[in-house]
Amino acid sequence: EENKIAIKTTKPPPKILLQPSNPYYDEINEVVSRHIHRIYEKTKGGEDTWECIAEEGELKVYKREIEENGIVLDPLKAVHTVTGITGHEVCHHFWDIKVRMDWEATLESSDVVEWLSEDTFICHNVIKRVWPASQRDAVFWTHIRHVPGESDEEPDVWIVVNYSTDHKSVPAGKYVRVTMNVAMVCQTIIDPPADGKITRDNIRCKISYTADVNPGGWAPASVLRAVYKREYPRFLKRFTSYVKDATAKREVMF
Ligand code: 16C
Repeated sequence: EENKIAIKTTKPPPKILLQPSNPYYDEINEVVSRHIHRIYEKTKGGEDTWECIAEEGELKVYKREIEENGIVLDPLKAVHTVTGITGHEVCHHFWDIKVRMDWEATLESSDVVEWLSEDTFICHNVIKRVWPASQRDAVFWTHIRHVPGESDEEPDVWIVVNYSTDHKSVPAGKYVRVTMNVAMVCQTIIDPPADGKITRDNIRCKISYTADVNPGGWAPASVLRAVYKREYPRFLKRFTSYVKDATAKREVMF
């Protein structure tokens, strides 16, 4: 039949956080802790080998050039501070696949492959093709978590990690498979007003975004670097203003 409709079904999300019995439990905890520790590491003077590729207001995007067998592996990190939104709100919108296509400009599609728990699912992204390279896709678990601050002075942390994995229902082959380790880490800072009534004007979100991406197969380095330089800052601006718009008229989600 010609007009077949693809109906995608996945079991609904279980109403329970990630459990130790889950086969992904150890890996997820390890990867999440590594990202959390990274935000407490203060960079020592002179040793900073990050090159700034974009700066606009509070937004700064850095990279380090690394190539392996001609494949660009440049790690990327960005820091941003945005007023009027919380870390919980930023992470929620980064994690929630129902709104992903509202802010993602580089994807052709994004689908849930399997729910692991209330806070974790595996998904499949098909990335838009960039001429002259082959089209790419990615399969990764995505996990959202709230972590108390390291000390009394440190604000709590909200984090989302997107980390590549394999899944039997989306075998590689149709596209070149990209692998990644991406983290969105947020801390909320509140400057309480004299009257004690906290509004969005008194809230700031400190964001640290890191992306370690392996494009999976050869892609022309100069084109890839040009695409990254354009797309990462664009993503951070577009995504954060999306979250501001989406939350502006809603009650603050702390
Ligand atoms: O973190 C972001 N999004 C998350 C949720 O979807 C998720 C996705 C991460 C994507 C990682 C980048 C994949 C790069 C693939 C390499 C493509 C090779 C092209 C060959 C070029 C010669 O964690 C936000 C991600 C923001 C992405 C910025 C850079 C992506 C470039 C992708 C190229 C598509 C451009 C299409 C232009 C309209």
